[in-house]
Amino acid sequence: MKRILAAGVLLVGLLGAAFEVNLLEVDLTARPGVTLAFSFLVRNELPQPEQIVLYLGDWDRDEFGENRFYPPGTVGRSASAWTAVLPTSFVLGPGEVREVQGTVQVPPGTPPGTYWTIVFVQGEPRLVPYQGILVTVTRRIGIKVYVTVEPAPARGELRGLEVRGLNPLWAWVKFANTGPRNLREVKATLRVVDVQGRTVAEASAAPVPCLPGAERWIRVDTDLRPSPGVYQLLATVDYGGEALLALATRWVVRPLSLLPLEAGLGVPRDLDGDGFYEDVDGDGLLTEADAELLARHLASPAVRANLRAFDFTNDGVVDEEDLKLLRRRLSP
Ligand SMILES: [Ca+2]
Ligand SMILES: [Ca+2]
Repeated sequence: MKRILAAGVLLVGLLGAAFEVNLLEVDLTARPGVTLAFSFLVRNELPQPEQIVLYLGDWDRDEFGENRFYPPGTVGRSASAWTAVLPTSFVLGPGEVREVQGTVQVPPGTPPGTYWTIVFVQGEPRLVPYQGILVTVTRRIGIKVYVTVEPAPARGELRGLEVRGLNPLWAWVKFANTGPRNLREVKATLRVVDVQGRTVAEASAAPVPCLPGAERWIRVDTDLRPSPGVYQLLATVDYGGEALLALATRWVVRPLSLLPLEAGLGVPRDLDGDGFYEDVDGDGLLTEADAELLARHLASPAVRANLRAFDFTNDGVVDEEDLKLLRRRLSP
């Protein structure tokens, strides 16, 4: 049986190292009217010859950092039309290495800022066994090319701070690249201060890149399991510009107000002290009845008013996913 699937993250692993390239990013600084050169190596790791083709594409990232790919010329700051690679197709013998030459011709009069494209290096489709069937997999590697015409100042705004999970606390920090320059490392931190002015948590997220004009939600995880009370949350973002961005907000953690979800049942209980109330019917045991009870009350005011007790996935909402996780804890 033959089934055609697009090459996905899952399937790329099936091919192992079919072929490799020696770099995944090219970062060039340019002036309008100049032609820049870059090069990279493609190596065939397979024991048989591989047909390689190269082509250009546009790309950007969504608000959560996932790459999105488009035909050349789609994004506003595309450098695809300026960029060429040679050769665009060749056969590599087993273990063979080939150098690819790239050029970027920056048009005269190009305004300052970062422009970008991606060079795709694609192998030939192969049939690979996967879960008892043969699937067609095409390996493709992208080399991102950034071209920055100076002077391109770094500019950014901190646009939001949203607490999601409480056990432990994590939050989204929303950043926007409002300047013309690609920002390679945007670093967000979160500090939690209690009413006595003591810092009770301080955490940083791994730096993320952000393209000009893009917004990005950055997840900051802490290890704080907050007691009920009033706090100040302070988010900061260092994007490599002149000033550190900061946003402060008052944050209240209300005490739980748990009551039996149905008449005749007990008050929900946290059996192991982890802050999650898995014993939903309060009988001292974790059983199928707890999952069934929560399933009947997923959207009830009693559950919503005590979100963190039942938010087993710690994502700020109580839904089917929490039920799934609770059920998984039931099975031995
Ligand atoms: Ca129970
Ligand atoms: Ca949840």
